[in-house]
Amino acid sequence: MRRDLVFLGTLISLVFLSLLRSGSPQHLAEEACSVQILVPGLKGDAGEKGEKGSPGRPGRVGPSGEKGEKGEMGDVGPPGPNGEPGIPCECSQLRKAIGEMDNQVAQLTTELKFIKNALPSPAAVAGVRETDTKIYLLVKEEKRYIDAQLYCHGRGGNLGMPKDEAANGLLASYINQAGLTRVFIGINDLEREGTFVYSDRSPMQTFNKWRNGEPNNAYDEEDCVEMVASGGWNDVACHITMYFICEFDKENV
Ligand code: GN1
Ligand code: CA
Ligand code: CA
Repeated sequence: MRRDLVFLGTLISLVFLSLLRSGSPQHLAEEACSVQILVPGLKGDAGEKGEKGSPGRPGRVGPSGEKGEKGEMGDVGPPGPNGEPGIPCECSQLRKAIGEMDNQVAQLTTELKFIKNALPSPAAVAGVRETDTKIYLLVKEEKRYIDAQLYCHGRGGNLGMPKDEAANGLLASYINQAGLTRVFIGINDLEREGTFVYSDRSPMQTFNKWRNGEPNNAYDEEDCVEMVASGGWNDVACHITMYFICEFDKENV
């Protein structure tokens, strides 16, 4: 308490003194001697230690660290539990079945060779012709276009559709070797006059073998197509009957 009073006295004196100083130097010289200057008292004893402060606020999140290197591979895990019991082996039965199938394949291969090359059937005396992907069959039964197409469809094929020079040449030589002059092939403009499509409905591409002056839709009734011995095409009436050629995709045989 006493220390506070001394301090207050000193403070007032100093303020007074500074007020005097702000006046003229002469005035200061006259009044300075009359001012009583109070000297600070002795420093008191140290107070008791304060209580511990409350914890500070958490700091800001720091930047993420660099990615660590990949660790080494772990050890091999323990073996899994045993599987369900298997079906009893029927190997001997399977072997027997496979053996029988082998025999059947051999027998069928022989029969097919015979049919292809030698069997004189009323439908295909001249055997068949084939490429890598197709089998062609000349059917020596006179039919109208629609029935010829049904015949081929019924056997999983189509009327012959020569779509390139090679196929066209193969069909032409087939006709010649059979001693024929004309056969129906799978091209028509039944749906739209003048627009010829293959019988699988695919459009004609750039390849064609129209004879000179064909197609002419003669008598306004020619919507089906024949191939003549030269390999040329001619549009003819669909209701006339003639032999025809079927084609089959080997994939589907
Ligand atoms: C044949 O009947 P004709 O000879 O006029 C052919 C036509 C051909 C024509 C070419 C049934 O007609 O398709 O365009 O020759 N008709 C038949 O001259 O073969
Ligand atoms: Ca026509
Ligand atoms: Ca014609």
